[in-house]
This record gives sequence, C-alpha cells and structure tokens, in this order.
Amino acid sequence: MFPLPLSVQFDFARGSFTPFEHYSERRLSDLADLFHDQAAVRKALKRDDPLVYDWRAQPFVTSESDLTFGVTRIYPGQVGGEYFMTRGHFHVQRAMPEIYFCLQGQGMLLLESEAGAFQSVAWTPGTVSHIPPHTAHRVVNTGEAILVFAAVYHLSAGHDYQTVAKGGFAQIVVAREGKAVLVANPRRGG
Ligand code: PAN
Ligand code: ZN
Repeated sequence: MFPLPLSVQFDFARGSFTPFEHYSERRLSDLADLFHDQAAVRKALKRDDPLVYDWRAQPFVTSESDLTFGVTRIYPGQVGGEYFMTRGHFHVQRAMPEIYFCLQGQGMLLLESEAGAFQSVAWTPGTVSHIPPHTAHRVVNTGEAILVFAAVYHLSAGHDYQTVAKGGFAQIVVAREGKAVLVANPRRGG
C-alpha cells in the first residue's frame, strides 16, 4: 500500500497547487523587524498591512524518510526602498539541505553560511538553486510582479528564525534608480 497522496497538481496560471495541508501568510506587521528603515515600516503600517508572502506545503509522509513540497508566493512591493522578502531561516537540523525552484517572477536568493560566508543568486523563471547544509536562506522579490518558487526539503528540517532575526543577512537588497542592488546590512555593523 502506497502512502497518500503521491502527487499534488501545480497550476501554472494560478501559481499554486492542490491539495495542500498547510497554508500560512506573512503580512508587513508580522515582518516589521526585518526591514532596515523602521520609520518607513511604521509609516507604511499606518496606511495598511499588505500581504508580503504566503506559502502552501504538502508533506509526503512515509514510514521512513519524508519530504515536504512547498510553494511560496512573494508579492511585489518595497518598504523604505527595501524589497519584499521572506523572513529567512536556518534549518533547526543544520545539516538538512533544500532545493528551491523559481517558477515565476524576478528575484534574488540570499545565502549565508554559519561561518558568515554570504552569496546571492539572481533568479529568473527556471532557476533551480541548491541550499547547502548549514546555510541560512531568504528570497527577495525584486520584480514588479509576483515571485513564485517551489521548495523541497526534509520534513524534519525545522525552521530556526531566531538566528537570522538577530542581525539579518550580511547584505540587504534595495532599489536604486529602479534597479535592485545589494548593500551592506547596516544592522550588522558593517
Ligand atoms: C520554505 C520557506 C518558505 C517561507 O518552505 O519556509 O518559503 O519562508 P520563511 O520560512 O523564511 O518565512 C523553506 O525554506 N522551508 O525550509
Ligand atoms: Zn528552508
């Protein structure tokens, strides 16, 4: 007897899939501490509380080693010139890697190892990125449309948000004359 479900169906037009067991969303108020310009965050939140990203996940559970498939959708937007992005995390099980697959939109994957080595990867639809073990990962939507990416990771990986929350990544992605540029993160004392 195979465990169920064996498959989910991705809908390219909707940038989503069914069925899914988990749905979560993050609004600007949930992510307020992420952005470098806190005055701009407070000002934006007086107007409204936009959806920054949502994600769906389907665990494929067997009796042995289990994978989860997820799809995240980051909406276009900026606060204080900094683009909308995921919170970003290490895996609790630091040795667990992950695959990200950019399906729609333009963006950037930020990677930072536990030893502090930083790297960014420009994303267009079709880019498949490996997130190595011991590496924090965040995705930034640098485009004017929604950015959609799929993720495959081990069910037991776990999310450690605390470590990234302390200072953020080494670099942040901001808009300069309409273009996305990486600059040193002021919160990291660089
Ligand atoms: C992804 C992320 C998802 C949301 O499934 O959990 O994109 O981003 P944050 O978890 O950083 O808010 C993943 O990397 N799982 O391991
Ligand atoms: Zn992850």
